[in-house]
Amino acid sequence: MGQEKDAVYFDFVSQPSRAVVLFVRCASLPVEERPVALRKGQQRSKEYLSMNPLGKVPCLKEADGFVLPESAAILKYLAQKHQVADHWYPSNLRQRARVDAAMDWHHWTARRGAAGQVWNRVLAPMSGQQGSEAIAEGSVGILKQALQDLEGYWLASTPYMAGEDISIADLLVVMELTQLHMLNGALKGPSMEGQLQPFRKVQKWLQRTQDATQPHFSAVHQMLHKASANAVEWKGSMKGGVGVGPGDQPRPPLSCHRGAPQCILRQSPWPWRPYCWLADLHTDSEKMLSKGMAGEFGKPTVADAAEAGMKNFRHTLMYNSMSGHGRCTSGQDLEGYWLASAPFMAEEDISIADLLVVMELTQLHMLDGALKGPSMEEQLQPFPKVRKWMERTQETTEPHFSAVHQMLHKATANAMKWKGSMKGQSRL
Ligand SMILES: N[C@@H](CCC(=O)N[C@@H](CS)C(=O)NCC(=O)O)C(=O)O
Repeated sequence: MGQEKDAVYFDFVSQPSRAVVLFVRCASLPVEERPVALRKGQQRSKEYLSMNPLGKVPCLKEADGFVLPESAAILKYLAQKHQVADHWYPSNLRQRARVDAAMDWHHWTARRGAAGQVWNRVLAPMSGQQGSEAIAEGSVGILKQALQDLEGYWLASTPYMAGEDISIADLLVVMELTQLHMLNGALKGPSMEGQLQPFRKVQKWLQRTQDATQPHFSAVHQMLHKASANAVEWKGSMKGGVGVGPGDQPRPPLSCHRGAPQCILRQSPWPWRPYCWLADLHTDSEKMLSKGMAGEFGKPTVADAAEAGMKNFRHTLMYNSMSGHGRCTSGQDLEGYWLASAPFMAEEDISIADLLVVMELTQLHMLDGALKGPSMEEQLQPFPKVRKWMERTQETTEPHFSAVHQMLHKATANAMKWKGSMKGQSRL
């Protein structure tokens, strides 16, 4: 991984990676492209983790060692650093804020709705894992709402999400929709076309964004189209096979049909197999992160880019824990990366990123009212840095911290009362 040039690490099967590479190409940025094969678990290799302990793509590494994870942060940082054409990330404060808003909106709406379907209905069953039909179905609803928001709000009166011209927000969001091509390989559920059909403005915007970024748009989608063709082939091979409902048998991955030995590691030999979570590699990386190795690595130092990344991280935290797929390593990421060597997430002093992320953890107080599952204390117990950071953030922001949490504590007390009233009854 030795390098002298600025480089972006990516995999074309990753939506946020495609957005970053598309931007690099459209804006002709002097940034090298370095593929990381998720199918081979390269994001879990020692070498990659030593650069980006979060183990995700995309990731930017500059020649002087500065490392920045998180697609939204990378896009904003590159746009600012290279002074690209203003429309990508406008210098006008309000126009820029609208791009920021669209990028924040993306993760928890379009991304969650689309990826929840693609993972549970195509990628999980293809790689021999049990997809959750409940999550897939829920994701259809989430995507429908996202498409309604796109149609009726973001694109209501402008050709692009943040105004008259294309911005980095369009690149980020459009990639979540193009991944729906993978649904061609789904054994059930609505197709990409079926889901987009009621949304004329979204369809036109997709086409417009594609046209405005050619030939790069097609180039960065080549791998996805191959993957989609593979999924269709797999679907054909499964004809008459079982579904993905909770009571159904998990389908063997195609690798097993082909007698490939890798299937015992839940690794298919497919050239596109995204989201490869080999149990052994996963455990290794968790061990490394919990040993606090992250402290040695280049950490974002450009405050606003890092903060933008953290906002996205917050969504990742929710997304991973609630979409039912992906590694649920948010606690480890906080402990071993964001807080590895600094008292606050974006270095020495408190920033808006701390405020945003800490709130996701304080909501865990509500678990006092849960009839099952681990408590807040149990979940935070393995993460001393996270616990200290929460205290530090609270102390730094008192008396306002307590004031804004009053309602939450009341709600928690209510939840506990409810729990008491449920004693002896089965879980709702
Ligand atoms: N919030 C991150 C999400 C990055 C992400 O989830 N990347 C996925 C591919 S789409 C990944 O690298 N997965 C590999 C893994 O979890 O092992 C961003 O926007 O950059």
